[in-house]
Amino acid sequence: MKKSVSVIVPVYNTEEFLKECLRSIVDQTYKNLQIIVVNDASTDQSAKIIDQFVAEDNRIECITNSERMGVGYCRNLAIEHVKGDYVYFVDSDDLLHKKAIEYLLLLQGDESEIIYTSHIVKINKMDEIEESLKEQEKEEDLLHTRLLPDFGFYKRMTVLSVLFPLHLIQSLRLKFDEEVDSYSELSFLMPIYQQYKIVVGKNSYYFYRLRNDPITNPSLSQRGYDLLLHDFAHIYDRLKNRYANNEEICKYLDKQLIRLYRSNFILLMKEDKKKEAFDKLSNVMKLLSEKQVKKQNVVIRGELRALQKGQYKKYTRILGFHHFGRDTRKSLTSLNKLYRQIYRDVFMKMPLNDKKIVFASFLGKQYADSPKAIYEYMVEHYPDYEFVWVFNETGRKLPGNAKQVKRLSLAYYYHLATAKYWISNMRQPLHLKKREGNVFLETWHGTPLKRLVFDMDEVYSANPKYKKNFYQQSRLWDYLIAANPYSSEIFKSAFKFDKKMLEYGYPRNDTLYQNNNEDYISKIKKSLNMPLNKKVVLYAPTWRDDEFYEAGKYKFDLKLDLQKLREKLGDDYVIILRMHYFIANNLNIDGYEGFVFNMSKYDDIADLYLISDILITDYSSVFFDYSNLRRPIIYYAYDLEKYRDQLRGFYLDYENQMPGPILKTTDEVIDAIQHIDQIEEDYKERYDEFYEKICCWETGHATEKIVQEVFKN
Ligand code: C2G
Repeated sequence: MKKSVSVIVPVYNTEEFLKECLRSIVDQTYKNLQIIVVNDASTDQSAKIIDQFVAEDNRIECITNSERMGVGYCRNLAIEHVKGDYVYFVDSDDLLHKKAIEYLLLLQGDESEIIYTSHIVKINKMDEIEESLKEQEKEEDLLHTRLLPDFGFYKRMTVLSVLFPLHLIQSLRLKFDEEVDSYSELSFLMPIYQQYKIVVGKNSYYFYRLRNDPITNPSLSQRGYDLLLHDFAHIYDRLKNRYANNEEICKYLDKQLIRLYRSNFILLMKEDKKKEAFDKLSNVMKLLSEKQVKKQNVVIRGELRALQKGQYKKYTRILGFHHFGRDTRKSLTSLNKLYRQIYRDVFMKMPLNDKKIVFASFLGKQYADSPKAIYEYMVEHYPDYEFVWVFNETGRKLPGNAKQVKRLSLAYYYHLATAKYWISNMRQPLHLKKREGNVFLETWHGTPLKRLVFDMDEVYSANPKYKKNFYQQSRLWDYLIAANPYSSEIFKSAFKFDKKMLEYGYPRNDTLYQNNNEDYISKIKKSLNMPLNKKVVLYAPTWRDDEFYEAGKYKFDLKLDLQKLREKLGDDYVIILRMHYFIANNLNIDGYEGFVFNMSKYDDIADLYLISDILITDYSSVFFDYSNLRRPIIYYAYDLEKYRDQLRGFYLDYENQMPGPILKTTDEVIDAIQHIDQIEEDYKERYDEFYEKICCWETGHATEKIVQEVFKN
């Protein structure tokens, strides 16, 4: 008779992942399964998803809690319903390879063995699963490797990717602790510690998801360190008492405590409530055995002893020394790390200059956007301030007498640490800290069409830390500019921004009202050597998340046929190509001189808006700003389906709300330009509506109002 396996899945609010998880269980090649799902009073759509699976597959049964009881309770409850020979736990945001259970069973020897795979693959992108499997298939012969005894089994403190014989669970009454959310596995595992034969398979078929939104919906392991410490302290205390006479288990628990202290809990001392953290740590360390303390190096030993004795001052002194030593070791490995240490330890202790402002646009790449508008206004009206601009290449010609510093140089850190005001249009580096008195004006750099941060679903293409980092960085912003009511709403949800929203329009758009005149336009055209007798078409597309050379260096493949454009439009028009600031490749326009002008390196796109008669774009926020001019806009969206549906997702209904035609080929673009008057007429109503929604706050005086509000004292 083939062994049967009971798979236990506790579920709490994992609607984004649950389908993939359950699908991977029902699709197991090993069919003799009982699947017990415990819905721990989820408040999202999880129940619906579970019901669909229950209706489809009679091996699934669902138990629903009327109130949230925690993962330990759910697993214990499910065990009472187990009918299989083995129990296998899966978390509802994870995934199994289709042969996960079949392979584990191939390793089975006698019936009392616990079987597990020695590592679990952590994933955040779906394609990583494929890659990982390909790698493993190369090592097919390892599949059947039985390693004895329990190499690494307990160190990882998890019951995932393990087959537990049911009779073992029953005879030893293995139970998860129900009072904590994290580490409840330890009480389940301790009774078998070093008592049972454990078989290890080398390959891994369990995929553990690294969730990318630890802010809105954290996994248990992503909860704050204070909660993790709380739970560990509870379990540690309980188990140390229960196994007081078992030297091996006590040693194991002590080792876990020290390991977690060094990797996680120590970081609590970097947060706000240091004394509180110290007290908690001090309490838990009192049970630590002297033997384990003695084994640590001199610094850690000092810390542990100070904790045990409740000596707060002494502890912080040793910790300071510990961090200093570690930072210095790190500093020696790169110049930037050294600068950062000087920033933290020296510059951050210097006095704050109430009259100093640091400006940055597009990560130091341009002198442009709202920071530029604010700067130029302040040069004129607030001459008693000291101005600093951050650039990647310094030595630019600027109005006023701003100091220019190279981004991430020692001078950059000095000015950031000592300036009261920061004005930037993008996120600041994660390692910058705010000081008491600092004021951060975040201007942002566009009205959003593409979904942003917390409004993005699980982003497989982005860094798994994207949401967490964004959250941390945006906590430092005191003011955020929203150019229109539409952006203001979005920024509240997408950035979880709850401080002061400045609702006066974009400083960067003031020029579109103040300089929209023949004199200014011909002055710019002349300075760019552009003909005055031809109309100008500006092509300004955005970047593609999936087309890059390396992180931050994106490539753009020009899909407009320049040859055709010149043939049909060359007599009356010239074309400006303007790439997004992330695009690293140079467009080749050899042979098109006099017709095509590559202005990708030109600082401020607002001048290009002013001198152009028509804008062609795709999904870039440029069209929101351009609509202030009420001039025609054409959408060349050759990859619309992929961009909208796979890469980003939009806030607006692209097909029905854009104030211009959506086109897929160069021929269509040419035709639209040739009939631009007709297009303006056709889209007039939609354009008016759009203008009302997007430009309603713009008066040409946003800068002035914003500066007055931020610098009112
Ligand atoms: N930009 C530019 N040239 C382009 C594209 C963009 O100068 N070819 C500038 C514009 O000022 C634009 C800003 O960069 O408004 C942002 O560009 P987007 O293409 O909209 O893309 P992204 O940088 O991803 O920002 O809320 C806005 C979003 O964050 C989008």
